Order: sequence, then structure tokens, then C-alpha cells
Amino acid sequence: MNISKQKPPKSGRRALVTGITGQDGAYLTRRLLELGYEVHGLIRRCSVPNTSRLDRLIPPDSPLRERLCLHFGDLTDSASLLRAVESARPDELYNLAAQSHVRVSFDVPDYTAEVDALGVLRLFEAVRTAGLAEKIRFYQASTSELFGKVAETPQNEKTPFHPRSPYGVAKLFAFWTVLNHREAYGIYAVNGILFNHESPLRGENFITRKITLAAARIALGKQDRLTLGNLDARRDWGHAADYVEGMRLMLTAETPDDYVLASGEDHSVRQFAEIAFEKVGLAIRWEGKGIEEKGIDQKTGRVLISVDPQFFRPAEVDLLRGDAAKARKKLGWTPRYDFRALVDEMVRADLKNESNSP
Ligand code: NAP
Ligand code: F7E
Repeated sequence: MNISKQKPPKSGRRALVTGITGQDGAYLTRRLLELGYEVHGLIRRCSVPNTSRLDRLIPPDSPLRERLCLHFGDLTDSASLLRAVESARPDELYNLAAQSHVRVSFDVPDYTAEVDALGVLRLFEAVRTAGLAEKIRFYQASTSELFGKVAETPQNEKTPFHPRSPYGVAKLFAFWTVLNHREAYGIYAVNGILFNHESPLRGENFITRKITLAAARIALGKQDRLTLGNLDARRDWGHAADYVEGMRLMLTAETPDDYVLASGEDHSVRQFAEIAFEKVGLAIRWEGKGIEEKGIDQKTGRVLISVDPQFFRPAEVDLLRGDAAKARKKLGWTPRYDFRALVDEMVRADLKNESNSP
């Protein structure tokens, strides 16, 4: 893979993706490369290689790699952003980089704001300094966490915001930074207000992946029990591959606008766990209430799931369900995965990986 200075051969459109090593970064990069883009990515220096997701979706021997170029940088480092923007001179910029874990944002609120709020401002400054304000199309990874303590259900582009975490508050600053740059400087900038989207590449400490990984490991005898937090929380879960397609479509509209992407269905954490365990052949029966609630293997009576308050949040977002009618109508966005297909793919992938590893 090209790191920094070595430029890939010139092709059609050029994109710069921050957060390229994350779940969405990997799916988006594959899609853009398939469409013939030259893709530049901002990558952090890590003590261990952090390109495993890219490697999984775009194998090292794929010819697509020839149009991929990585630049070391960080959203907390203005000069590195300017260098990446000037070097890539992108037609499209997708800002996906973030400290994206809501629970962790309560532990590192200052850092979360530096990256998720001020980082976006730094990136816009880099775009303006590089003289790209008139030409660039800028996508900002906004989030359903903006709705937080929801004013109505389902939530759409007109629903008022009430964020409930340092993450949500930082993303609110970012949301308005996008609007301000659109209005003040005429930059083509959009907010994708995306509801939860998952995949086999999802980080292992987000609820869906934590569950599918544990279900696979328990079925294979590699783990005894899964401990979770709030089983009642309800989320609108879709597949990352569908959502990155929506991001791309947002930048094809004639005028910049903000869009919700969501499946329109909500499920509880408890339901997600039940279905994931069912898919590895374990039927769960629930007993008890609150922190005493247990998920029990119907066949053996063994406790497979329990509650641990360490996973509760100081302020919870109880229910998110989105209405993506605007994106469907104006962008023609049509997700291919439904809820069961998503859980199925995630469980299968974890079963396969875990069967092949010690
Ligand atoms: P993710 O898997 O956690 O990836 C986050 C990416 O940001 C990683 O590449 C990470 O790099 C990078 N990053 C973190 N801090 C950085 C910094 N200081 N400078 C530069 N890069 C940094 O997140 P995701 O699920 O793909 O989500 C992508 C974006 O969409 C995020 O902004 C997230 O907040 C937002 N979002 C996600 C969802 C969802 O359900 N997935 C929904 C709505 C919005 P490392 O690999 O080095 O850690
Ligand atoms: O939690 C509950 C938890 O961490 C979902 C990010 O991508 O989506 C994501 O944020 C729910 C919450 O995602 C555990 O309390 C119960 O109610 O998977 P999550 P999130 O907080 O919804 C939004 C849209 C983003 O923008 C974010 O970047 O599950 N829950 N027990 C748990 N959650 C975790 N992580 N771990 C548990 O043990």
C-alpha cells in the first residue's frame, strides 16, 4: 500500500477519506475504488498495523490497491491535515474520523471534543487554506446520537436535537460547523445523520459485534458468558455497506443538504442477543429483572448472558428509530440488508473467524 508521498497513478475523481481504517472507511474505500476513484486516506501512526479492515475488504494483491494512497495525519494536528489535503487535492472529502464510542466519550470527553468537534473545524480550515473551498464536496459523519433524548419517534431531518453524551455534544458542534461553512463560504458540505450501522468489521466493543462475537465463542466452547449493560435500549440497526453508499449519493445531489439514513425499524439489545444466539443454535430464556436479569440456555439451564452495571452510561439514549424518506426520495437510496440478514452475516463471519483461530 502507498504510504504518503508516493502518489498513485492518476485516474478519475479523487477522494480523501479520514477514518479510512475504521469500519465505514473500509467499506467506503472499497466502493470508491470499484467506481474508479483515486482514494487518499488519513491514517494515524499506531504501534501495531491498523489496516486490517482495509486488508480484509481490499486484499493486498488486488489491483484496486494501485489507486489507494495513505497519508499519516491526525484530526488534532492541523498541519498534517493541510498536508494531506494539499497532497490529495480531492474532489470529495469524507470526514469519517472520530472517537466514535459513546460510552468511552464519558471517560475522555476533552479528547472526544478535540477530535469530533474541533477536528472538523481544522479540516475545513485546511480545505480553505488549500484553496479548495469552491471545488470540494465535503461529507461529515453526523449521527443519530444528536437526537439523544428524542423529541419524537421516528426521527427525521426536522427533529430537534438533544444530545446525551460528550460524543453527541461534540458531533453537534460538528453538525453546525458544516452548516456554517455552507452558509458563510458557500462550501458544498453535507451532514449524513446516520443511525447505527454495523457489519462483521464493527469494533468489538460496540453492542452488536460484542454479542455476535460472544455468541460464536460460546457456541465453540471458547467463552463461558457474555456480560452486557442496558438490555432495554432500542436501536435502528442497518448494514455499513448500505450506509456508505448513501454517503456517496449525498455528494451527487445538485445542492448540498442534510439527510437521515436509517432502516426505519428498532430492536432492543435483548432482541439482538436472542437472535444472534438462536443463529448459533442456542435458544435463550430470560429470567429476573434489572441487574439480576439473566439469559439462560433453554436446553441446559446454563447462564449465558448477565448484566453488569459497568456497561451502563451516565446518560442513556433509550430509543432511536429513523425516517429515511428524504434520502429514499431525493437520492434514490435503497438499503439491501434487513435486520435478520445483518445479524446473520455478522454471526456467520464471527463463527468462521473463531473456528479458524486458537
Ligand atoms: P470507527 O470504526 O470507530 O472508525 C473511526 C476512525 O476514525 C478510525 O479510522 C480511527 O483510526 C479514526 N480516528 C479516530 N481518532 C482519530 C484522530 N484523532 N485522527 C484521525 N483519525 C482518527 O467508526 P465507524 O463506525 O467507521 O464510524 C465512522 C464515522 O461515522 C465516525 O465519525 C462515527 O462517529 C460516525 N458514525 C458512526 C455510526 C455507526 O453506527 N457506525 C453512526 C453514525 C455516525 P484508528 O483505526 O487509528 O483508531
Ligand atoms: O450501544 C447498549 C448501550 O455502543 C448501543 C456508535 O457507532 O451508534 C453507535 O453508538 C446500545 C446503547 O452504540 C452494552 O447502552 C448495552 O444503548 O453499540 P453501542 P451507540 O452508543 O448507539 C451511533 C449512531 C454513533 O454515532 C456512534 O459512533 O447498546 N448496551 N450493553 C451496550 N453497549 C455497549 N457498547 N456495550 C455493552 O455491553
